[in-house]
Amino acid sequence: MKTILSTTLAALLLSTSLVHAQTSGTDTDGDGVPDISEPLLHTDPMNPDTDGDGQNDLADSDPVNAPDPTVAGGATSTYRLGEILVENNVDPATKTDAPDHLEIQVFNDGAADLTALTMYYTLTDADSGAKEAYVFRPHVTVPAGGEARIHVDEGTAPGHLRANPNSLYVTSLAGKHVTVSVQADGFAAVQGAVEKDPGGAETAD
Ligand SMILES: [Ca+2]
Ligand SMILES: [Ca+2]
Ligand SMILES: [Ca+2]
Ligand SMILES: [Ca+2]
Repeated sequence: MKTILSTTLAALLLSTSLVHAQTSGTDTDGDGVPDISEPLLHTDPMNPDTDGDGQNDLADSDPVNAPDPTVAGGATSTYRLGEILVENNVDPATKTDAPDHLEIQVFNDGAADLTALTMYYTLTDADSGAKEAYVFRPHVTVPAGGEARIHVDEGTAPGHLRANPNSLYVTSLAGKHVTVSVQADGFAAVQGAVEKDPGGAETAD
């Protein structure tokens, strides 16, 4: 009886410690930073290169700050930014409030569809002065004479980019200064900025 009990106990302890090791060492995105450590770095456990600068979160000395890859030079832009929203978003299908997120409207005044966009945006916390900067290459087409919207949220539809769940946008309730730069290959970048009121990322307005 005693042998059976201690065998069972040993098996239980072993399985418990294995589960613990597995949990604490889980690295879902394979960047070398365990899931439980990603929030400490303000990085995304589901994205190996949170700021999109090409260096993975472990190697990146500043994993939520990317240099600006967009440039002012190049041919005069045939596109422009429309609305830049950081709150008061509306679901276009239901016309009801959508959770606060960064949403950028791009108008294409040119004669050719625009693809291969590069988007760079920064967030500066009004209280702490902390800054984050991200690069995305959204797979959207802005049709000639038309418009498209780029969303940084949790959506998976075309035009929706993954938001970092450990970003200042989510973790700080302070106001934010947000800048946006969008560039199509071969053209000058276009820029805009917007202020987000204090209150953090709300689930609905
Ligand atoms: Ca990771
Ligand atoms: Ca990561
Ligand atoms: Ca990076
Ligand atoms: Ca970086």
